[in-house]
Amino acid sequence: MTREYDPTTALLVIDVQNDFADPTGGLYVRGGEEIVEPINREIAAARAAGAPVLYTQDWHPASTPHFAKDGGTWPVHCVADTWGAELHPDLHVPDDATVVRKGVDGGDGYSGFSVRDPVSGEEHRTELGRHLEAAGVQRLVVTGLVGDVCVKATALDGVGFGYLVEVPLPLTRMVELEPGDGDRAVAELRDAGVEVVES
Ligand code: VGL
Ligand code: ZN
Repeated sequence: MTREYDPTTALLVIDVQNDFADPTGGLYVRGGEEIVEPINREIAAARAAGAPVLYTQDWHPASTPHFAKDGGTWPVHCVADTWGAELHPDLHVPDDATVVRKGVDGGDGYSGFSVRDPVSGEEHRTELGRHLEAAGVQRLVVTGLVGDVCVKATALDGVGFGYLVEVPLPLTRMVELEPGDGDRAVAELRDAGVEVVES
Protein backbone atom coordinates (compact mmCIF):
# COMPACT_ATOMS: atom_id res chain seq x y z
CA MET A 1 0.00 0.00 0.00
CA THR A 2 1.27 3.43 -0.82
CA ARG A 3 0.23 6.85 0.44
CA GLU A 4 -1.82 9.49 -1.35
CA TYR A 5 0.35 11.99 -3.18
CA ASP A 6 -0.28 15.26 -4.94
CA PRO A 7 2.02 18.04 -6.14
CA THR A 8 2.02 19.77 -2.73
CA THR A 9 3.22 16.62 -0.96
CA ALA A 10 6.92 15.78 -1.11
CA LEU A 11 8.39 12.35 -0.54
CA LEU A 12 11.73 12.63 1.27
CA VAL A 13 14.07 9.65 0.94
CA ILE A 14 16.63 10.11 3.68
CA ASP A 15 20.11 8.53 3.49
CA VAL A 16 19.29 5.20 1.82
CA GLN A 17 23.02 4.59 1.44
CA ASN A 18 25.15 1.46 1.48
CA ASP A 19 26.72 2.16 4.87
CA PHE A 20 23.26 2.17 6.50
CA ALA A 21 21.33 -0.24 4.28
CA ASP A 22 23.88 -2.92 3.35
CA PRO A 23 24.68 -5.56 5.99
CA THR A 24 28.41 -4.97 5.33
CA GLY A 25 28.05 -1.19 5.66
CA GLY A 26 29.97 0.88 8.22
CA LEU A 27 26.87 1.82 10.23
CA TYR A 28 24.45 -0.90 9.17
CA VAL A 29 20.94 -0.50 10.52
CA ARG A 30 19.23 -3.86 10.97
CA GLY A 31 16.60 -4.37 8.28
CA GLY A 32 17.82 -1.37 6.30
CA GLU A 33 17.86 -3.38 3.07
CA GLU A 34 14.19 -4.36 3.61
CA ILE A 35 12.89 -0.84 3.10
CA VAL A 36 14.41 -0.25 -0.34
CA GLU A 37 11.68 -1.93 -2.40
CA PRO A 38 8.79 -0.47 -0.35
CA ILE A 39 10.37 2.97 -0.78
CA ASN A 40 10.66 2.33 -4.52
CA ARG A 41 6.91 1.69 -4.65
CA GLU A 42 6.37 4.95 -2.77
CA ILE A 43 8.65 6.79 -5.21
CA ALA A 44 6.61 5.42 -8.13
CA ALA A 45 3.33 6.50 -6.53
CA ALA A 46 4.69 9.96 -5.75
CA ARG A 47 6.03 10.50 -9.25
CA ALA A 48 2.79 9.29 -10.84
CA ALA A 49 0.93 11.94 -8.82
CA GLY A 50 3.34 14.74 -9.68
CA ALA A 51 4.72 14.90 -6.13
CA PRO A 52 8.34 15.98 -5.73
CA VAL A 53 10.73 13.24 -4.56
CA LEU A 54 13.88 14.48 -2.84
CA TYR A 55 16.82 12.42 -1.66
CA THR A 56 19.47 13.11 0.92
CA GLN A 57 22.92 11.65 1.36
CA ASP A 58 24.99 11.72 4.52
CA TRP A 59 28.36 12.87 3.18
CA HIS A 60 31.34 13.16 5.51
CA PRO A 61 35.03 13.95 5.24
CA ALA A 62 37.35 11.07 6.24
CA SER A 63 37.99 12.77 9.56
CA THR A 64 35.19 14.61 11.42
CA PRO A 65 34.16 15.03 15.07
CA HIS A 66 31.00 13.17 13.95
CA PHE A 67 33.06 9.93 14.09
CA ALA A 68 33.96 8.10 17.32
CA LYS A 69 37.60 7.82 16.22
CA ASP A 70 37.73 11.64 16.11
CA GLY A 71 35.98 12.19 19.45
CA GLY A 72 32.35 11.89 18.32
CA THR A 73 29.61 9.29 18.38
CA TRP A 74 29.52 7.12 15.28
CA PRO A 75 31.60 4.48 13.55
CA VAL A 76 33.04 5.73 10.28
CA HIS A 77 30.29 5.88 7.63
CA CYS A 78 29.31 7.70 4.45
CA VAL A 79 32.72 9.13 3.69
CA ALA A 80 32.44 11.28 0.56
CA ASP A 81 33.01 9.43 -2.72
CA THR A 82 33.22 5.97 -1.15
CA TRP A 83 31.01 2.94 -1.78
CA GLY A 84 29.42 3.38 1.65
CA ALA A 85 28.20 6.87 0.78
CA GLU A 86 26.55 5.79 -2.49
CA LEU A 87 22.79 5.47 -2.56
CA HIS A 88 21.75 1.82 -2.35
CA PRO A 89 22.08 0.30 -5.84
CA ASP A 90 18.46 -0.95 -5.86
CA LEU A 91 16.99 2.43 -4.92
CA HIS A 92 15.19 4.11 -7.81
CA VAL A 93 16.81 7.47 -8.42
CA PRO A 94 15.69 9.28 -11.58
CA ASP A 95 18.46 10.98 -13.59
CA ASP A 96 17.06 14.42 -12.78
CA ALA A 97 16.62 13.70 -9.04
CA THR A 98 17.46 16.30 -6.43
CA VAL A 99 19.98 14.80 -4.01
CA VAL A 100 20.90 16.99 -1.03
CA ARG A 101 24.21 16.20 0.64
CA LYS A 102 24.66 16.99 4.31
CA GLY A 103 27.68 16.81 6.58
CA VAL A 104 29.86 17.94 3.67
CA ASP A 105 31.85 20.47 5.71
CA GLY A 106 32.29 18.14 8.70
CA GLY A 107 29.00 19.13 10.37
CA ASP A 108 26.65 16.62 11.98
CA GLY A 109 23.83 17.19 9.53
CA TYR A 110 21.26 14.96 11.17
CA SER A 111 18.33 16.85 9.69
CA GLY A 112 18.01 17.10 5.94
CA PHE A 113 17.20 20.78 6.48
CA SER A 114 20.30 21.83 8.35
CA VAL A 115 23.87 21.05 9.23
CA ARG A 116 25.25 21.66 12.70
CA ASP A 117 28.90 22.34 13.36
CA PRO A 118 29.74 19.72 16.01
CA VAL A 119 32.25 22.07 17.66
CA SER A 120 30.57 25.49 17.57
CA GLY A 121 26.97 24.22 17.43
CA GLU A 122 26.28 26.73 14.65
CA GLU A 123 23.58 25.68 12.16
CA HIS A 124 23.45 26.20 8.40
CA ARG A 125 20.50 25.47 6.14
CA THR A 126 20.91 22.95 3.33
CA GLU A 127 19.18 23.54 -0.01
CA LEU A 128 16.32 21.16 0.92
CA GLY A 129 14.07 23.92 2.28
CA ARG A 130 14.57 26.05 -0.83
CA HIS A 131 13.60 23.16 -3.08
CA LEU A 132 10.43 22.52 -1.07
CA GLU A 133 9.49 26.20 -1.02
CA ALA A 134 10.09 26.54 -4.76
CA ALA A 135 7.81 23.55 -5.40
CA GLY A 136 5.03 24.90 -3.13
CA VAL A 137 5.16 21.86 -0.88
CA GLN A 138 2.97 21.78 2.24
CA ARG A 139 3.17 18.17 3.38
CA LEU A 140 6.12 15.80 3.80
CA VAL A 141 6.31 12.03 3.86
CA VAL A 142 9.65 11.25 5.47
CA THR A 143 11.21 7.83 4.81
CA GLY A 144 14.62 6.17 4.89
CA LEU A 145 17.42 5.89 7.40
CA VAL A 146 18.04 6.22 10.20
CA GLY A 147 14.64 6.34 11.89
CA ASP A 148 15.82 7.47 15.31
CA VAL A 149 18.47 9.82 13.93
CA CYS A 150 18.17 11.59 10.57
CA VAL A 151 14.57 10.67 9.76
CA LYS A 152 13.57 11.91 13.21
CA ALA A 153 15.59 15.11 12.95
CA THR A 154 14.25 15.85 9.46
CA ALA A 155 10.64 15.22 10.50
CA LEU A 156 10.99 17.42 13.59
CA ASP A 157 12.52 20.22 11.54
CA GLY A 158 9.74 19.79 9.00
CA VAL A 159 7.12 20.42 11.69
CA GLY A 160 9.16 23.39 12.90
CA PHE A 161 9.11 24.87 9.41
CA GLY A 162 5.34 24.50 9.25
CA TYR A 163 4.90 21.36 7.14
CA LEU A 164 2.40 18.62 7.84
CA VAL A 165 4.67 15.62 8.37
CA GLU A 166 4.06 11.89 8.17
CA VAL A 167 6.56 9.12 9.00
CA PRO A 168 5.44 5.62 7.91
CA LEU A 169 7.25 3.15 10.20
CA PRO A 170 7.52 0.37 7.58
CA LEU A 171 9.61 2.77 5.46
CA THR A 172 12.33 3.32 8.08
CA ARG A 173 14.48 1.36 10.56
CA MET A 174 15.92 2.38 13.92
CA VAL A 175 19.61 2.01 14.85
CA GLU A 176 19.02 2.23 18.64
CA LEU A 177 22.47 3.31 19.75
CA GLU A 178 20.88 3.09 23.21
CA PRO A 179 18.18 0.48 23.75
CA GLY A 180 14.77 2.16 23.59
CA ASP A 181 15.87 4.95 21.24
CA GLY A 182 13.38 3.76 18.62
CA ASP A 183 10.38 4.01 20.94
CA ARG A 184 11.62 7.32 22.31
CA ALA A 185 11.95 8.66 18.78
CA VAL A 186 8.37 7.67 17.96
CA ALA A 187 7.12 9.35 21.15
CA GLU A 188 9.12 12.50 20.44
CA LEU A 189 7.80 12.66 16.89
CA ARG A 190 4.19 12.21 18.00
CA ASP A 191 4.58 14.84 20.73
CA ALA A 192 5.84 17.27 18.11
CA GLY A 193 2.80 16.65 15.92
CA VAL A 194 4.29 14.25 13.39
CA GLU A 195 1.85 11.63 12.17
CA VAL A 196 3.74 8.37 12.78
CA VAL A 197 1.85 5.57 11.06
CA GLU A 198 2.21 1.80 11.39
CA SER A 199 1.54 0.98 7.74
C1 VGL B 1 22.77 9.21 10.42
C2 VGL B 1 23.96 8.60 12.26
C3 VGL B 1 25.03 9.31 11.82
C4 VGL B 1 21.51 9.11 9.63
C5 VGL B 1 23.83 9.95 9.96
O1 VGL B 1 21.53 9.25 8.41
O2 VGL B 1 20.46 8.87 10.27
N1 VGL B 1 22.85 8.54 11.56
N2 VGL B 1 24.96 10.00 10.66
ZN1 ZN C 1 26.64 10.68 9.59
